Amino acid sequence: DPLICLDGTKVVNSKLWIHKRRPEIINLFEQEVYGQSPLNTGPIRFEVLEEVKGALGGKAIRKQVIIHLGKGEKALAVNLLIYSPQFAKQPVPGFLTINFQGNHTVLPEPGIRIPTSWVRNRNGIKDNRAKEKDRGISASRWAIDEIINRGYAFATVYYGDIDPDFHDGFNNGPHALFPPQDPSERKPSDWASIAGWAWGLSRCLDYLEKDSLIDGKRIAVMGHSRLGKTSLWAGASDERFAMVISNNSGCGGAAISRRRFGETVKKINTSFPHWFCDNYKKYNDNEENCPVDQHMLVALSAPRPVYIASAEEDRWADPTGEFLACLNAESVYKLFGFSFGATGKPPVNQPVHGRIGYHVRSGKHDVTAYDWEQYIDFADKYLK
Ligand code: GTR
Repeated sequence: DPLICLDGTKVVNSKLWIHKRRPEIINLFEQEVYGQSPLNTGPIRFEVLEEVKGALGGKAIRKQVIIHLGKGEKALAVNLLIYSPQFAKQPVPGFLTINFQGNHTVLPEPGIRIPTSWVRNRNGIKDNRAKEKDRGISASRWAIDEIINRGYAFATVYYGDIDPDFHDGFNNGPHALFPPQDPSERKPSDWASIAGWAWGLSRCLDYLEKDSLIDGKRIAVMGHSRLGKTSLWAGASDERFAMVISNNSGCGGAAISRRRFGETVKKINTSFPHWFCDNYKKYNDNEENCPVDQHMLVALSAPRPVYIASAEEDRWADPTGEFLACLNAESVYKLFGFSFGATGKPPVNQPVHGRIGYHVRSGKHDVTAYDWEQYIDFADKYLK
């Protein structure tokens, strides 16, 4: 029950939620699931490399910004790509997204910078280096045209620029910028990769807040799959995000772990030992003893609008578990006078847009135009 505190106090109003139970749940997710991120940014510098008018056939301004994090050998250069409506009269709301293969894959535009950081070997890549030929290959996942047409900015960051997605003992990425005093003494609650990517998204928001084209108070954070887990944790840990969207996030994202359906805690900790903090391994085949479950992660977005999307054939991510997380997060939204709007799992392709949004789309694990149609409609309702 998200509304019962560790000391047994029942949360009967939003004040108790905000001051007592929410911090308690955040702390439990930090200690037991994602690990504790640094409380400060460390050295940070924004370098605006370009601002090009007339992009996307004349309707958008394209910007590329490097967010320099840390100093010295292990410093990071995180590339943020932004499209913003060219003819907007005032700062616009926007979507901050995080992508899997590099900013150059979201659109086939020759000017988009190619990552120099690690990329996954797939699709003909064998040396972990991004390639020219991959420009635009993930374009179907990003409804950039529609986002601009509807009056929003689109920003995206490549997750490998923040933290390469392999287990190296936390010696690269943001972890290297905040090393433990004794490097052999990592704590079981120290942050891992999902927390690292989420922390990186907050640094992108640090920039967006300063960009005069964009209204930093109306930014939705969105990610898919492991990056949907990331967007949920980013939204939970950084309340500056005005809306939170998780696409097919599954285990360790929106799906209830105690169901042990599809991917389980043990499976995910075994395949991806670097995603969660070491304490999370205690819950392998032992979900019922974890002091949190993932509906509480969804509830941490309250009272902000949150959207959870499933896909019918994405059984590995447990669509029913993702729906149940929404249903069981609703009690927290109710403290603020908001509701979800569904009492049972809606049929395929019939979205519910309460303060919590949910749909199960037909098809596979992916991000599609249909998903974006829902997110933009949802944003029209709450961010416009
Ligand atoms: C899978 C993993 C999922 C999901 C997915 C992805 O291998 O089991 O939890 O994160 O990868 O991110 O594409």
